[in-house]
Order: sequence, then structure tokens, then C-alpha cells
Amino acid sequence: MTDTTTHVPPKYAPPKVWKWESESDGRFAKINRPIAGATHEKERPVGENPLQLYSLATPNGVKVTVMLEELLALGKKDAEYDAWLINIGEGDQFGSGFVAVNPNSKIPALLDRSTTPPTRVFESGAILVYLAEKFDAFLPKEPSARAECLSWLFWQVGSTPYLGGGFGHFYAYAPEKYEYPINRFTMEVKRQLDVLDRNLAAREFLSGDDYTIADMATSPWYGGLVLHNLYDAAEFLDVASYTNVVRWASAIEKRPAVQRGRRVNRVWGPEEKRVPERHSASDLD
Ligand SMILES: N[C@@H](CCC(=O)N[C@@H](CS)C(=O)NCC(=O)O)C(=O)O
Repeated sequence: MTDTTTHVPPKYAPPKVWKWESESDGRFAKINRPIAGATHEKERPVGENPLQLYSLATPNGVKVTVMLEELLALGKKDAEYDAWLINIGEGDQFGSGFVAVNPNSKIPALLDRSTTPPTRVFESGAILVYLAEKFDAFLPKEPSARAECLSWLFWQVGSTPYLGGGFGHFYAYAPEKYEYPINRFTMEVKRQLDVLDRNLAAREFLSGDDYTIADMATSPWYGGLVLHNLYDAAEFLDVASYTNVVRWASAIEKRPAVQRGRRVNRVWGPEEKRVPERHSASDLD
């Protein structure tokens, strides 16, 4: 990302060695920590299905529940899953059982019990690739098409932290509004939207004619921005001007599996759209 700095912020002089002020304010102050590892002993629940998902219906979580619902819609019966709620606001991601599946303490995390020994997968991009390979779906096999799909998948994984952790944090969540970081991350997010918009001008989906894991990873974030006023920023970012992104996100959102996946592990919004845990298809029917 290009640095557009022209001045040094006047007030804060970093100390020689940074110290953890656990009393700091801000929306995530209670869960942000400078150390990894579990904070408490807590067993991880395990259900009957081959796949055990530990998650929450944030955009990163929805990527995986959409993929699982898409696989089930294709008739891949072994993609049946239990989706357990990890409430990150309450610190569930720091329980010992969860940390054993994801040492990075972030949702989503997957445990595949159909392998011996069970396979743990963390990082949403890695989970999507694992499921795509296991079920032979939504990731092209031909090397050039596969490279294009993985390029867009990795683009999402590398780019979106500037949207969420950068723009979203400073524009929507930071206790005070600072022009410098908001300008910096707005510039980058608008550039990312333009990258997507130009790509989607010539293609139906991110990597070509087919809907793939690259679209599943990217649409919950940038679709949220252009269709659902994510971070209350639709007007500020002029999202309607990215017409190809709007067209692509709207088409994806109409898919029944996407509608289903978005409800899993959701504990906010309209009551009828909340499915805190999912253990069988009937939880969503
Ligand atoms: N790169 C990770 C990011 C996952 C992530 O940031 N998850 C957030 C929720 S969207 C989380 O669990 N945050 C809890 C925390 O940071 O303590 C992925 O793609 O899986």
C-alpha cells in the first residue's frame, strides 16, 4: 500500500518499550491481548457429524457456512456439519478446547473427524481450500484456472484486513475519529473496490465463468459493503458507483445456499434469521 503521509502526528511519542495497558478503551478492548494461548480451560463440544465447525456469523465465519451449504446443495452428504457458536465478545476463542483447534484464537475453525487422526483446519482461506479439495468442488483442477481462483482467494485474505482492521476499525469502532488513518484506509478500500469492479466488468465471477471459493470468500466482505451498509459506510465510500461489484454481490446473495449459510451461528438481527447452532438441515428449514 502506498504511504501518503505528509506530516507526523503531534501528540503521541511512543515509549522505548511498549507496555500493555489492559485498561485501554475501544470496542475490542476486552478481547484484545498481546499474548497468544488459552486464558481458561473449556472443553470443546462435539456432535455427531463428520465436520465440526466452531464459528460465528461474521463475514469470515459466513465464508465457511456458505461453502458447507453449497456442498450439501450439490448432494455431498459427507459435508454434514455441526456448527457450534463461539461468542468472541465473551472470549470463547480463548478457551483451551477452541485454542487446540485454532492456536490463533479466531473464528472460524474446523475439525474433520472423518480422518484418522482428526484434521484441524484454521484460517478461513485454508478451510475453503481443504473443503474444496476434499469434496472436489468450487476449485478448478486445470492448473491455470486453479491459479486464477487461488490468486483471488489469496487476494481476499491479504486485502480484507485493510477493510476490517483498518477502515472499519477507524471509521466505525475507534472511540475517536482520526483523519489520518481514515484517509489512509479509505484510499485503500476504494482502490480494492475498483480492483474488484474492473475484474468483474469482464467476468461473471471473480475467476471467470464459474462461482468458486474465491467468490465465497470475497462476497461476505465486499458484498456486505455494497449491499448492506457494512460499517455504516455505504454513502461515505460511494459504494453504488462500483456497479459490477453490486451486480456480482446481488447475484451471489440470491443463491439458496448463501441464504442458508448466512443464518448459521448468527445471534443478532431479526429473530427468524438467527440460528445460533446448526446440527442438521432441519435447523435451517
Ligand atoms: N485471517 C483469519 C481472520 C479471522 C478473524 O479475524 N476472525 C475474527 C472474527 S471475524 C475473530 O475471531 N476475532 C476474535 C479475536 O480477534 O479475538 C481468517 O480468515 O480466518
